[in-house]
Amino acid sequence: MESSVDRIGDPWGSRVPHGRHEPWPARVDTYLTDGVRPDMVQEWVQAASILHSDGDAMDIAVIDGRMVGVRGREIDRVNRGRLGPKDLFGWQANASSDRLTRPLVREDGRLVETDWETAMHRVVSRSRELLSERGPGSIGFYTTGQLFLEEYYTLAVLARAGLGTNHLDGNTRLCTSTAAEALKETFGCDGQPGSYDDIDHADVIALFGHNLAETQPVQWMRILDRLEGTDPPRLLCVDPRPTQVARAATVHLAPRVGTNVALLNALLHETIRHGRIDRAYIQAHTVGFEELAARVEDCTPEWAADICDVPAARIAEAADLLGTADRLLSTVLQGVYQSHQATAAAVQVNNLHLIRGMLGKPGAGVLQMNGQPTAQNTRECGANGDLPGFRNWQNDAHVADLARVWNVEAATIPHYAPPTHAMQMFRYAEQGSIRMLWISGTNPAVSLPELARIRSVLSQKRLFTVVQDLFLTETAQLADVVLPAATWGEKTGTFTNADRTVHLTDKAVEPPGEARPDLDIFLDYAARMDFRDKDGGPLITWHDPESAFEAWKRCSAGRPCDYTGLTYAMLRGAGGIQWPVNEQAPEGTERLYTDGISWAHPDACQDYGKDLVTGAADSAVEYRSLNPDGKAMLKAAGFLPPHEATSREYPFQLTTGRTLYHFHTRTKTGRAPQLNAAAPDVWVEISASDAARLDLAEGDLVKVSTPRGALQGRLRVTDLRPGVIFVPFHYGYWDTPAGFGPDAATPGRAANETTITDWDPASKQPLFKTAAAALTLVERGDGKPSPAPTTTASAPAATHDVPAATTGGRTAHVSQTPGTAWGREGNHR
Ligand SMILES: Nc1nc2c(c(=O)[nH]1)N[C@H]1C(S)=C(S)[C@@H](COP(=O)(O)OP(=O)(O)OC[C@H]3O[C@@H](n4cnc5c(=O)[nH]c(N)nc54)[C@H](O)[C@@H]3O)O[C@H]1N2
Ligand SMILES: Nc1nc2c(c(=O)[nH]1)N[C@H]1C(S)=C(S)[C@@H](COP(=O)(O)OP(=O)(O)OC[C@H]3O[C@@H](n4cnc5c(=O)[nH]c(N)nc54)[C@H](O)[C@@H]3O)O[C@H]1N2
Ligand SMILES: [Mo]
Repeated sequence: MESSVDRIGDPWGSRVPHGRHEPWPARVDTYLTDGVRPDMVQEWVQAASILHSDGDAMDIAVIDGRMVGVRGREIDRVNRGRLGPKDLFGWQANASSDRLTRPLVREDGRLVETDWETAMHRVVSRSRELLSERGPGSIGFYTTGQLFLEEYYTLAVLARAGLGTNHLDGNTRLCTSTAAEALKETFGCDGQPGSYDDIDHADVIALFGHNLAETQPVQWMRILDRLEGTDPPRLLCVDPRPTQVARAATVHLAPRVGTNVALLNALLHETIRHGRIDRAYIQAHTVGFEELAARVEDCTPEWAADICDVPAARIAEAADLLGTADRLLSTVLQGVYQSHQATAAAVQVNNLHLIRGMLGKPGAGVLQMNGQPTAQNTRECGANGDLPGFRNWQNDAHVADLARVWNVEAATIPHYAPPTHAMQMFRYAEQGSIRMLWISGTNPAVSLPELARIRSVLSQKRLFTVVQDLFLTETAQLADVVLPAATWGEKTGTFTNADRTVHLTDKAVEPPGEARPDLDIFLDYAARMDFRDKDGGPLITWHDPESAFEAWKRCSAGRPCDYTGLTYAMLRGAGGIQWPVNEQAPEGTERLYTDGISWAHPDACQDYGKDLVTGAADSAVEYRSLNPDGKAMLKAAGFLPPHEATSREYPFQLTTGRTLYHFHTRTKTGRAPQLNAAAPDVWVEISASDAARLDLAEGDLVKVSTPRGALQGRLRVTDLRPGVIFVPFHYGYWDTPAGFGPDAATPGRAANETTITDWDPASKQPLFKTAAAALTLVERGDGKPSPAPTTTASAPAATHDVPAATTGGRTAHVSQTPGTAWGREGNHR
């Protein structure tokens, strides 16, 4: 039956009970702007969401060249018609009146409008100057996890083979570099082992530092539907906050922030002690079991209880859940990845699955999650710190193969050192060896740690900064050239979600003004720079999204992320398809490692691995002796305390993260009225016991400070772990009087004013989740509630009065209809 639901007040919508091992029934969510009825829509254009890593498939409704709404695609394997709040309302930002419509250049200190010719001429002439005066190492690119595959591939070719710079990375460094690193450390290669369909089959689902309910709400709907169906799964949640996941969990552990390795080592200890391991699997497919067993031998629940500050009995219960599962699905995200032992902890989750033989079967899988919608493509196309196609920079045969694909000399492709990671690039810019930084699709003046430092790096005179964005962001305001980009809905391309599902997303409407697709901008730059291959032909031979896709297919051939069997035609009108897609797997590949480990052989692997404590890269010789036959590697790690300990001066553990209604620095969700109204300003969360101890109440204006800086926000008292402060990181300055940073009228409100310049040694992912901070009262709230939502992990503590519940009202009503095409036979593609 059709229903209409306020999807701000009820973010996950109504339930369709979902039995174990059955296909997930469809539910089609449609949102059309006020006054528009379905029969008025002139065209539905195929797309998929880019506001998280699931790739929820949707159609964009168009009337007279304008977007007027969206509808979920019920034939798609990922979402079966469902959409989350950001999917439903976020697209409205496209039509925002403050979109950039013309390029800007800095004149006498001010950004002024100009034409493309002038703007590109500045970029090209500065590139040429730097190339001849300082060489390719003076130019860096900092891109994103939000463009399309075709764009990343083009950027990777022009940077690595055109300019020959090693300085190309994505904000994926802040996001999923640990996912990639953990997969490389264990399996020798990136590539998600599991599948979202594992949710349909698992009997235990464990979420480590992952607030799935808010950050991938459609997959949470799938779990909620299973919880109401026959043979529901049991959930384990490891998170210091009372997330919706925690509330639904059979076992919830709320460990001290930054202690994941201790906890995981205790879980491994218990698993081994009880003999809940698959010896045949370990023998056939892994190396390193003895070392792992020895490492965790003393890691009893009692030992971990001290470090993590959770009862030993609870840890034992969690171990029982994991150990008795017959199909275990685990997911890992930022509570693990943005921590000082990120890779070490993420790898222990892989280890748990390997020793239990829980891999490559329906319901038994690991999801080392991505966060951003297209982060997988940043990684596979080599627009991050890897070579394209998961090639190994230390393996000369891989570099030679890439040189063959590009028809350049191998020496042209920098491979003298690992590709530079983003944190290092900002350091180089700070020190002056990088003199031009081209930033596309990311807003580092809000999202990188220690913002005062980032603002000072970006505003240096000697650094030429190019920013390619939709809006005049905090970062764009510091640029020398601003290039107006077209975005999702205004350009065509493909991208790949966290479970390797590739979607095509088509252009529905024209971009505003002179804004251009990122692909066109990169191609324009490459043409103006006149990059050549070794025979004097053009280095870049493609000219539009589909020809770029075809070029990428040639680069991916024979690699794990093989796209050779995929075409735009196969994706158009159909659902998403999981890579690899090739002759052996023409319909795509649901799970990796169904017949053992395939890409860890020394000749094939993407990486020879790193020391998890120091981050030092292993050599080919070391790898070959550790893993001559290319098995999965069980890498053990001892617990180390967080780098920044609490003290008298900074007694709280500070952790930062997300809320359901906003995406990152809010450039899109802050311009979608329903979403913005649900969480309009920053807030600060502490526990009820801390609030009582400090005599603080809901709505009090408080200041959070660390040695790096401070922010102010109104207090929300929740059931989170005592001793912890949580601050959402979404709130920058673009919609405040200051515009780009704090000032007298707007004291700090960005979480990253306070965070530390520090990273995981192996993945180089910054530590947004572990710092020490002080909390002080600025002003009494006098009964005024904080702007935090009540529907999420930020819900008021059980013991506290509930401020007005978060609702969306009439303009947030969404129609939900049962699906038709989704039958019992399963995925229609
Ligand atoms: N609504 C929404 N959805 C999003 C995004 C968004 O901005 N908004 N962004 C997308 C992107 S790019 C990403 S990367 C993902 C991120 O998705 P998530 O990782 O799910 O989101 P976070 O809120 O960053 O962190 C998850 C949880 O980690 C917990 N945590 C903090 N410290 C620790 C710790 O020491 N140990 C453990 N076990 N847990 C800890 C926090 O309490 C928090 O609930 O979300 C994606 N989806
Ligand atoms: N304290 C703290 N900081 C964090 C995190 C945290 O948990 N805590 N999480 C980190 C993580 S996981 C992430 S992913 C980052 C995200 O950090 P950012 O990437 O900086 O955040 P966004 O707001 O998504 O920025 C994307 C920018 O790209 C623009 N854009 C959107 N679409 C397009 C397009 O098609 N073309 C172009 N050219 N531009 C486009 C948007 O307008 C926006 O300015 O933040 C990181 N920072
Ligand atoms: Mo992310």
